[in-house]
Amino acid sequence: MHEIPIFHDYTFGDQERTVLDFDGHFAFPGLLTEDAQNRLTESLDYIQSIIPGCKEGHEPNRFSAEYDSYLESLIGHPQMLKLAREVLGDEIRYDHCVSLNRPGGNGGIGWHSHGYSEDDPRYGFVRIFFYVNGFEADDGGLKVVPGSHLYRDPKIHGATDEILREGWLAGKTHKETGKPMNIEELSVPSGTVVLMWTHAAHAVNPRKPDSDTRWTVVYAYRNPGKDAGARWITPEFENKNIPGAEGLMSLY
Ligand SMILES: O=C(O)CCC(=O)C(=O)O
Ligand SMILES: [Fe+2]
Repeated sequence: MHEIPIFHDYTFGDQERTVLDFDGHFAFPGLLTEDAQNRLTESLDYIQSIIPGCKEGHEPNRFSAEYDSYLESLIGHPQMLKLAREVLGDEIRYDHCVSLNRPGGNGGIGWHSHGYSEDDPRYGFVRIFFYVNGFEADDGGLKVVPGSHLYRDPKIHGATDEILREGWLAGKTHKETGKPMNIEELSVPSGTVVLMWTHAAHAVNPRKPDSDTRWTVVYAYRNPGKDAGARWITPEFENKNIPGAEGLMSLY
């Protein structure tokens, strides 16, 4: 079935778990195997090529796994599910697979967060980002605010760092230490996987005009039990037999 590994060996134990829960994100530099990086690049390049003139409401970037069999096969890949379950516990559902390719000149995205079960932290939602060819902070780089996820605020907004600092971030402190929270800019090598709790504040710097495309895809999983706003799965796909993904596709 899925004999081909997508991840190198890694550790996600108590220590790593504590960092994820304290910061809201956790990076595994270079975790993706070369084979996975190559296949993902091919798949993401294909997704990018079919976006122009695509069907509204069923966009290849938003329903990526429905347009490419390799991306689909990763939903139920044993290493993917092992990682998702290490974060969320045994009871999980697939939520979405979105391509986040950023060609040279791409404007990035402003500060925001995402929602799920704001009233009950027992229900988690994790975004698993595959930064296939990595990024430098000033070139399509992901930015985060460690600790912001603990507010479980699904509506964090800020077009720029300044606006976030003067707005949502003003006067806010880390709930565990009481210390001010700050913006952190990441730089990661090829093959990096980033876990992120969905309520974390995050943004992306613009891609430089002369840079190549930043190839990225995110897989999202959650504990079932609540309505999921970003659940982008067509009924046909929900009912499709995807090896390894049995029981993962339903809302509850
Ligand atoms: O493009 C990225 O690196 C992050 C995009 C994003 O905000 C998301 O998928 O939630
Ligand atoms: Fe986001």
